[in-house]
Amino acid sequence: MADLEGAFQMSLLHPNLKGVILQYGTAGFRTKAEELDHVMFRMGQLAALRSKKTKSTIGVMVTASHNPEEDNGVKLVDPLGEMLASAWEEYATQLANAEENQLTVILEKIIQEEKIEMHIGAFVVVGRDTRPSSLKLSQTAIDGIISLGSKHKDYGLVTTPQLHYIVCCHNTNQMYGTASVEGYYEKLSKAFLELTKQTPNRTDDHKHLKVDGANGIGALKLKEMENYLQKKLLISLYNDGTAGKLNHLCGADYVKVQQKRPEGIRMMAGERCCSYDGDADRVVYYYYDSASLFHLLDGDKIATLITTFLKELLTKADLHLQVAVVQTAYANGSSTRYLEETMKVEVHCAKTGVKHLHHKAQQFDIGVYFEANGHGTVLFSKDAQKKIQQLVENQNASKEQINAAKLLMNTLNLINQTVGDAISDMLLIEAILALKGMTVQQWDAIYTDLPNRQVKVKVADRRVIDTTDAERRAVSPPGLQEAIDSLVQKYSLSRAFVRPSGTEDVVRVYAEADTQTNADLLAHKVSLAVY
Ligand code: NG1
Ligand code: ZN
Repeated sequence: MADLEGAFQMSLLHPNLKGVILQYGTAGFRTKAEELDHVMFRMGQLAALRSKKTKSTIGVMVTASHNPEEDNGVKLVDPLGEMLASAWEEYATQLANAEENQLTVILEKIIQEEKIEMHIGAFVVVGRDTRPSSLKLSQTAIDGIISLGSKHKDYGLVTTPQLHYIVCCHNTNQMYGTASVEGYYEKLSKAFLELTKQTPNRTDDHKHLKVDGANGIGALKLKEMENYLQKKLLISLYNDGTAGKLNHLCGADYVKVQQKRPEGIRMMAGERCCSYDGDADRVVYYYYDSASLFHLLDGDKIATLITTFLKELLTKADLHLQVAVVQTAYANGSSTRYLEETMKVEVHCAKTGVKHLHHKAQQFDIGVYFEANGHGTVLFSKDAQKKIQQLVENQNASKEQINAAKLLMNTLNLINQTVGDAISDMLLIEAILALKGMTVQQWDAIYTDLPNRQVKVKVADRRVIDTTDAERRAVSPPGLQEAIDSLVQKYSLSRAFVRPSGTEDVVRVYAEADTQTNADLLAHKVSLAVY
């Protein structure tokens, strides 16, 4: 039996007072900040155990992403920067909900089931977003880490993807990069500057980008990063956190769901703008056309742009690597059709939640995954990375091949392969647009989105809805899917589905159809069927 008496004594300083039942979901724990003190302590403990088990550095990120400022949350980051292994999500849930006197019993159970040797050293890195509650909560997580005799390093204010990057660097002998925020800026900016070197004719106009920082950590970190970009990107930053409230009427989630521009940003027709979310792991682009119509370029458009670029480079490099795209049920039908029918790319649909997409994307040489809301990245298999590297060094290859391989190599270095990353994705998009000499309008015109609508429905218990087929069909309650099917039939080019949210106490309804009026109507009728 491990000696957990000291840990128990420390836990008494962070009691589970409210008795709220929480579940470790796709985004870790998320709820009102005042309900999280004991959860943070226990997640610090779990991170220490996970570190002992994996003999690797583990990350604890304190954030509630796009949720309101009053909320907070916590996510654990696994050794290669991935999301926490599923089996441990269950431990997280048990620990977070345990009564005071059961805490030691549950810790003991985890230690035994996982055969954890408690004498093994542990190391946990901690990061937090800019929420007012985050500092105290991250200190509580650190108390939990210390309570099990683990070492830690507090990286302070970082974006979620920066912490994932740092964890990965620690566990790869810094092969992935230097394990610091500066190391992250250096790695990404070097790759970005290499890519844009090949675009000597870019005017200042093309270099200009307006960024909505959602009044969060992304704004803070982009300001720091700007110094590394040598004016190769001219950023006007709005909602930088100096005046507005986090995620309030701004940010990627607001823009995507409301399909309108954020408050606090001045936009002229044709100007390229983008929004981050509250922890800077998502990005969406948008612009106004000359008729003042708002155009959104979401995760699907981003995936399409990146896939087009990669496929072109692979052709030029004469490298035979399989590229696949992973989406979720929320992907616009037009994007799927374009990717499959025009680009002849294999497309897969995964369940909502980054870990599902990430997992699927790992199966290909190059897996591009994006949620429609702008969360995504590109994964290169070890073999693909090796082939690209070999081609860069191959003296028998043609100049065109080597140049394409170098572009692929820099693309690879610019991408944060551990998780979706607003800053990294934004820099990649900017580099691609520059290299292809493309305007945001030309990018938008690759295909036309089907009008769509997303709504939330409050129900007594969202868990009565169960889904299958990557959440595209409801299997319970009985009759619901039949009702949706008969509504969908009444519209053309239509599709609709419902699923319980993993991060909010709501059911989400999604509908698309030939016109916006029809998409709105269909979404409305389906939400009535959910009650
Ligand atoms: P839920 O609340 O389960 O729909 C939301 C997003 C996910 C993902 C998670 C985690 C939508 C429709 N859902 O999940 O894509 O980003 O938050 O942050 O955007
Ligand atoms: Zn986020």
